[in-house]
Amino acid sequence: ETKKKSGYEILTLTSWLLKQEQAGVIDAELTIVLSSISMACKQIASLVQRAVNIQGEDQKKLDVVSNEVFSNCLKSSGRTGIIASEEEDVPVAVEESYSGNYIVVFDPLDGSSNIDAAVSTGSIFGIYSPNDECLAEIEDDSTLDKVEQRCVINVCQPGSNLLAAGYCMYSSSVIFVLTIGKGVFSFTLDPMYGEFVLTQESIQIPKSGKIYSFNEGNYQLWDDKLKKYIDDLKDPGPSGKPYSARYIGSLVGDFHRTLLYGGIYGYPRDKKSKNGKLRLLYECAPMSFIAEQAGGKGSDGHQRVLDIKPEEIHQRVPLYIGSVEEVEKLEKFLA
Ligand code: AHM
Ligand code: MG
Repeated sequence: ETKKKSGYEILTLTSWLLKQEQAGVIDAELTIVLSSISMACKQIASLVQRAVNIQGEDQKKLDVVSNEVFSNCLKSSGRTGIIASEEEDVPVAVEESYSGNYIVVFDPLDGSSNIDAAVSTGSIFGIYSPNDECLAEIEDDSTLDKVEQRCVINVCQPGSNLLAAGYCMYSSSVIFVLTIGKGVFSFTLDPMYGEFVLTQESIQIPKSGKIYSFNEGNYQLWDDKLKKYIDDLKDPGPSGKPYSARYIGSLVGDFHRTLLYGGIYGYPRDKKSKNGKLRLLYECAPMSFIAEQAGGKGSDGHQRVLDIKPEEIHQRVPLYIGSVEEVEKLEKFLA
């Protein structure tokens, strides 16, 4: 299928999306939603790169601005019915919707505590089709009106319903990673063209990898089984070599490295955070979909993340994600 490309032949995200549409993998509406997301990411990339904290100046926080950029791009696409952001209390019904009515969940700027030190950050998103039958057992919350309740019900779908998911990493280069359920593709922003250009096709996470990525500062708060697992990685006995530790503190950056080099990323539950820190809808489910599409695995330690049906929109779950063999090894320790 992939013809040999000449040195000058580039494939932009836009033309790649059109090809997918022509091949019937995605419809015209989803194509528009995805290209509006890529527009939002370009804008956020430019904002992040210009982020200087000029003394005394009262600036809006970049995560707040990024949320506005993301929401506005999605709304003006006219193809989204409901959008749900990590930054908002409740999902929003889009009145401007023209057709399509896709549901988009997103974290507009994850890892934003890294911004002032110019360390990697990213945007994460997932796309569902509208599904009125997906009735989440939400408590009858009188603070929500009918429209808001309908939105919550539509948004609370298990990750296994995801049609597409991706992230954009703002780092030494800006990288857009996408799956539409047929493998994982990565595009790099070419600053000359101002376009995302296809740089990697059908990415596969290595089956195993000797890198672990956990915030080990929480070690004393973890349960004993997890402590044993981490101890084993560091001291596998005379038979093996210890694992390397890498932790940026930015899910997109840590995940991206895991995708390319293999290994495991984890954000466990602990004595203080009973369900860990990361959000199922905006972080864990989209990343798990990408991991599976790349031949890897996303688990909460006991079950597949994509099988978990959210009971509330900001629900948190423990996340262990990366190389199949590494995630399965961890699951054995936790069993
Ligand atoms: P945020 O949504 O407030 O940015 O938090 C999410 C981030 C992830 O990117 C990262 O993996 C994690 O928090 C790091 O948390 P910690 O500093 O507790 O290790
Ligand atoms: Mg986040």
